[in-house]
Amino acid sequence: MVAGCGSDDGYTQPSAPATSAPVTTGPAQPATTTVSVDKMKFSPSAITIRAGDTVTWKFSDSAPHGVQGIGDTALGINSPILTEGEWNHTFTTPGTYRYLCPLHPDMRGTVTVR
Ligand SMILES: [Cu+2]
Repeated sequence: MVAGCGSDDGYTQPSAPATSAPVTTGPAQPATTTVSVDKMKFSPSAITIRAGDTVTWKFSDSAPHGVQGIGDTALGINSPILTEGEWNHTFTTPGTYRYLCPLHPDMRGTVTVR
């Protein structure tokens, strides 16, 4: 008697993943990371991205907020004051970028670019 593994009757092969999708073997494609600005805080407050990536701040609090870089290295980070909508910044140079909300200096965040 042969020990069976159960009948394969009715078993349907899962459809193979499409092979037409390009396989990326090089450096990662530029990505976008979203930071929500809500309830008086940046969330997540600390993120790590790759050089060339974009960060989108999504404003959805009842209070107005902004994104303002701290220090010389973060000079380019300077959003309008917003209560809704989004603001993007693309980070091209590795480093650590700290920022705050100019209206609520206790609201702070950090972007680490690798
Ligand atoms: Cu604020």
